[in-house]
Amino acid sequence: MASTPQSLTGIDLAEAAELAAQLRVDSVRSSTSAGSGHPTSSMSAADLLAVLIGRHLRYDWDNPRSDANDHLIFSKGHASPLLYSICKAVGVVSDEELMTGYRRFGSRLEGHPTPVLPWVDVATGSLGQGLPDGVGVALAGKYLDRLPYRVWVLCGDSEMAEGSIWEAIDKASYYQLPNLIAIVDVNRLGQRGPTELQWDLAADRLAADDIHARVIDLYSVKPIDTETLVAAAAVTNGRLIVAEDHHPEGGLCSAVTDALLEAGPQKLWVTHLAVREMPGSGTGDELLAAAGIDAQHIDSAARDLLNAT
Ligand SMILES: Cc1ncc(C[n+]2csc(CCOP(=O)(O)OP(=O)(O)O)c2C)c(N)n1
Repeated sequence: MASTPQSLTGIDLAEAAELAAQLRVDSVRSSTSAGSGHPTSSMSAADLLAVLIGRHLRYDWDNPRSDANDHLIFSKGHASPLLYSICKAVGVVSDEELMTGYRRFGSRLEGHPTPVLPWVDVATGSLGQGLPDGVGVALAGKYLDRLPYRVWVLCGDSEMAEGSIWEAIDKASYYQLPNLIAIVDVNRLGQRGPTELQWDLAADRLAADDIHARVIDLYSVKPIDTETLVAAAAVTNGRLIVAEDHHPEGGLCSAVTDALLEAGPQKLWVTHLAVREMPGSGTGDELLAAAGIDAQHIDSAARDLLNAT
């Protein structure tokens, strides 16, 4: 078996971006060759996984049973093209196997990952399963094996609605598992449409009134894409809304304003929408409305900002 290319450990962010591009290409190539699969779900997580495997994951791909290895679980198992493209990138699966094996009967590159592959701990694909499995592995790491490995679990944002995910989070908190890291790929879409995050819907409503907002998804390999922010702030004359679906503390608002003040307009009008009260219970829409971060609140904040002088 080929060994892990040296270039995939400790890579810099430019190399990670290049690797992510290759993972996207291979995800599309393999699923196109099979005529089925989930290429887009794979592409949205490519940056995250490129940074993870190139900079953080401690893993000897030639020795998957090593006690020292971290664990990588694709809870959104339908993104299997991404996992298999990673296996190609680290040199343990050939391009030929990827292109002729993915989703073919009898092949080990099944539509959803299974432990028939030595780099896969648990079978996933039924959404909501991988994180609970990850909790189990992390419990073993902390209390049974007493080893310092970390457990990285990739989840989808729509998948987060599964009850089993919340039970897993509850147990991870109860048993205090700092060795468990859930990465949520917030690509805004589930199978049939947008998930609970509504910034795009607010922009549509504003556009209907001829108010043209720039929606910036801060998701990228670099934490802050200053160039894009500056370009958008120029169009909106320094008027800006930062909407965050969590407490304001430790969020992105100050990073965004710092980046803008350093590089862009020296005058900004900023509205920071975030969850400021303890959330209660209710539907997703009700909770967003109660926290003041739904489309309606973003819409009114944008209209108020237009009057700011
Ligand atoms: C329990 C379960 N229900 C439904 C499905 C079918 N399904 C496959 S992918 C998907 C959407 C997943 O959306 P998200 O979690 O946001 O991941 P994304 O593909 O957007 O990254 C659904 C509903 C499934 N695999 N498992």
